[in-house]
Amino acid sequence: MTINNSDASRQNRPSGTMTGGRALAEMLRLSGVGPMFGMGGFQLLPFYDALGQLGMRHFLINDERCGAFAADAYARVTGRPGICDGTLGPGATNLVTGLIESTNAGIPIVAIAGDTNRAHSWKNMTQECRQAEILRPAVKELIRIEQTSRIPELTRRAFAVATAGRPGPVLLDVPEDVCHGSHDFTADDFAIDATTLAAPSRRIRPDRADIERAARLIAGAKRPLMLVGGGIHISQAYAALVAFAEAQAIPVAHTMSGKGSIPCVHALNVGLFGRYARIANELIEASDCLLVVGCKLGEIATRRYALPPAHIPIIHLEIQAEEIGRCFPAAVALWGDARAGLEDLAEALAGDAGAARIARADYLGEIPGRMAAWEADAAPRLYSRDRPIHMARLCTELNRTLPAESILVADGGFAGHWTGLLYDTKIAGRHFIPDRGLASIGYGLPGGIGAAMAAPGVPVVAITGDGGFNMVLGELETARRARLGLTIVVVNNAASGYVKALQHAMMGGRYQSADLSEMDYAAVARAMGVGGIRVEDPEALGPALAQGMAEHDRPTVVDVVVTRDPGQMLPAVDNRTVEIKQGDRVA
Ligand SMILES: Cc1ncc(C[n+]2csc(CCOP(=O)(O)OP(=O)(O)O)c2C)c(N)n1
Ligand SMILES: [Mg+2]
Repeated sequence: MTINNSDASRQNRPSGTMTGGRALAEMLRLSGVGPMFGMGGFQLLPFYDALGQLGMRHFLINDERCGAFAADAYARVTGRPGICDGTLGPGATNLVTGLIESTNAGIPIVAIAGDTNRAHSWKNMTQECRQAEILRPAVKELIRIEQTSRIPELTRRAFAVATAGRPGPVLLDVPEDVCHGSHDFTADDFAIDATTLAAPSRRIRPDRADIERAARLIAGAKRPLMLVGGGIHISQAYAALVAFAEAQAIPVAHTMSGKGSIPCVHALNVGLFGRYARIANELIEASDCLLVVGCKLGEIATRRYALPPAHIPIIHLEIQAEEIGRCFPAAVALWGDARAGLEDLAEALAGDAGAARIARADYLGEIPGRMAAWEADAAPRLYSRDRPIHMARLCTELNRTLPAESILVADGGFAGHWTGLLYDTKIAGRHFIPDRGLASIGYGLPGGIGAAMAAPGVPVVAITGDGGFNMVLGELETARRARLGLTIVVVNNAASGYVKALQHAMMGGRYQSADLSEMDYAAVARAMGVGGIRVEDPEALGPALAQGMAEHDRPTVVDVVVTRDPGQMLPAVDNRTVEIKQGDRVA
C-alpha cells in the first residue's frame, strides 16, 4: 500500500475526538471525492452535518436510485469513485438498481447506507429490513462497519476494492450507533492510499507466453477484427487501442458500452456489433480471427449467442479471468488490463507491422464501400423529413449539433439503442454513456446530472424515452437546484415503445399496457421552472439542441415528438424486414 505521507496530506489530517459520521466525511474529503448524491435520515445525521461543516458538495436527490445513477455517471467521466448514500431501509433498498448497474458495468462507487442502532436491531425498528442481505449481491463488496474507530480503515478499504481489478461499487453499511458514536482518533488513522482513488488502481499484464501465442494467431490472420467493450473505457486504453489497430491494420467493432473506444469517425471503426449493427456483423462472419478486448460477449453483443460463428478463433483479453470462456471458448486467454495487454501485443507484433499493413490493404479497402452501401440504404431514414420525427433523423441531428467534447448520456429504452447504432463520437473517451450494466430505464436524467457535474463547461445531453423520463421526473428539480446547464432530450412516442414494438412484431399487434398519455414534457419542464422546447419539425431539432446547450445554469428539456408507429420503432436499418421464428427474440 502506498500511503500518502506527504506533508500537505499529513497536515490536512484531523485528530481528536469526533463522531463516526465526521470521521467518514473527513476520509472522503482527504480522498478528494467529487459531488455526492443522497437523501438523509436520522442514522447518517452526523455525517451530513460534517459534510456541511467541511464545505463538501452534497446534493439532495429525490430518489436514491437516481443518486446511485448520478454517482455512476460521475465515476464514468472522471474515473474516480462516485459517492452516493441512503438512509436505512427504503433509502438503502432504493440504491439497489443503481448499484447493480455499476457492478455489471465495472464502475467504481463508494455507497453509504445508514443502518439500525445495534442496541435495538431486530425489534421492529422503524424502516428496519434485512438490507445487508438485500444489498450484498448488488455490489462488489459490502462492508459492515462495527466500530466507530474503524471507519477510516474501512473507508480506505472501500476505495481499494472499488478501484482494483474490475472496478465496482462498495457499500459501507453504517449502523446508527457507529455513525453517532465518538472516538479519539489520531492523525495517522486518516492515512489515504493515493493509488486507490481512481480506477484502475493497478494494472496486471497478461502472461508473456499467452501474448506470444496470440501474436502468432494475429500475424497469421488475413481478416482479423477487434471486438471491444466498456473495458477500454475502464482501462483508459484509448491510445493503446488506436495505436495497435493502426499499426496492424485491424478494424474495430464495438458494443454500446464500448462506443468511443476509438472515435466513431475513425476509418478503422466499423461501428456497433450485435443485436443492431451497420456492417460489423458481416465482418465478424467473414473474419478469421477475433480479438475481444474488455467485452463480456453477452446477449446483446452476440445476438443472443448466435455471433460469432464457432469456427473463428477468439483471443480474449479481459481483466476478470473467470469471464474468459464464459460465453464463447477462447483460443487464447489473455488475463490482464486492456491497455497493458494491447501494448504488449503491439510490441510482440511490432516487427511484422509493415508487412501486416500491406497484406491487409485489400481487407481494409472493403470498409469504405461497405459503409457507403449501408449509408445509402439507411439514408431515407437518416435524413427523413417525416413528422412525427424519425428516430434516425434525431440521431443525425445529434451528430450534426453536438461538439466533439460533449457527452451524450443515453437511457435504457430506444434512446440507447438508436444512438448506440447511429450516434457518432468524434473523439475517443467517455463521450457516449449508456447504462448497459443493467439497462434500466430512468438512467438518462440522473446520469446526465452526474456527467454534467463531472465535466463542467462541457455540453452534456441526456437522451431518454418518455417512460424513462416519467420514472425520474423529480430529478428535474435536482438539476434545477444544482443549476446545471444540462439538455434533456425526451423521445416522446407516447409509449413504452420497446414493449409496444415487440408486441407489434411478435404478438400480432395486440398491445397490452404499452401506451402512455400524450404529454407535453416541454410544458412540464417550464412549469418546473426550467427550459422547455417542444419539437415537432425535424428542421427545428438542431436549433433546439443548440439552444439547450447554450444554457449554462439551468436545464432544458427538448421534447421531441417521434413516430407513434410501432412498426417503425426498432432501430434496425430497415424495420420492415424483421423475420420472426418461433421462440425468437427479435430485439
Ligand atoms: C426499470 C425497467 N423496467 C422495464 C424495462 C423494460 N423496458 C425496456 S425498454 C422499455 C420501454 C421504455 O419506454 P420509454 O422509456 O418510453 O422508451 P421507448 O422504448 O418508448 O423509447 C421497457 C419498459 C427496463 N429496461 N427497465
Ligand atoms: Mg416511450
